[in-house]
Amino acid sequence: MGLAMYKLYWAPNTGAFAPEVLMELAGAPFEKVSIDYDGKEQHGETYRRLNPMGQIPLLILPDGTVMTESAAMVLHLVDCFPDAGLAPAPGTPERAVFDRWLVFAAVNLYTADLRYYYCDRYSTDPAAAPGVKAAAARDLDRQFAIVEEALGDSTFLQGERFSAADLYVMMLVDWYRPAQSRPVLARLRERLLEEPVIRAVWQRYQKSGS
Ligand SMILES: N[C@@H](CCC(=O)N[C@@H](CS)C(=O)NCC(=O)O)C(=O)O
Repeated sequence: MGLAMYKLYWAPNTGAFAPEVLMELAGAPFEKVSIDYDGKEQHGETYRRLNPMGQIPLLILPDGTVMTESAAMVLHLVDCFPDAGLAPAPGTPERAVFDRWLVFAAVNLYTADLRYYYCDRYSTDPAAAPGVKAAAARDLDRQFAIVEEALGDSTFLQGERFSAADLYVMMLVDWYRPAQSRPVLARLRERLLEEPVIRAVWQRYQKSGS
């Protein structure tokens, strides 16, 4: 029997970035399975048996449990590796704030980002796509402004203490270039990219990465 490891299904420029960074930071043993995103392997029968949504990332836990949803993976990993200090302790007010921003990013920013980049999927009328995209851009601007306000002068969302919520937000800032014209968000992105572990994973997620 092989060593008990996490198995992360990934492709460049996808939300697999967040769980991969967290596993690196936590020292969790993991292997990766590359999915041919441009070849639409995520929509193939084999992959859809694992994730019926046909989306990346997908995480298989060491015991074989299958997980989808990047924010759920973040929540699971931070709790499995408490010594890595990737989130405040469960049940504390600090953890409530962490949960708030992680979920805010997952349900607002991430989904608006999908509407922006896959605007043709959000109406049965092909002529509506530009309008869907414009509305997504408007929503992203409003939502990033809220995150910017929350960050204020702090280094991270919860003051000077880094958490996985910062990483998740940074991933979304990284994907949406207009967000980087907001100095506070650009600062968060740059600050996290100064961390060698984060930078190394980030490089693997650029299109030419492997
Ligand atoms: N809610 C999901 C969204 C995942 C998602 O949409 N992933 C994109 C890549 S970032 C994807 O796989 N898209 C493939 C497709 O829809 O064709 C999550 O957070 O894991």
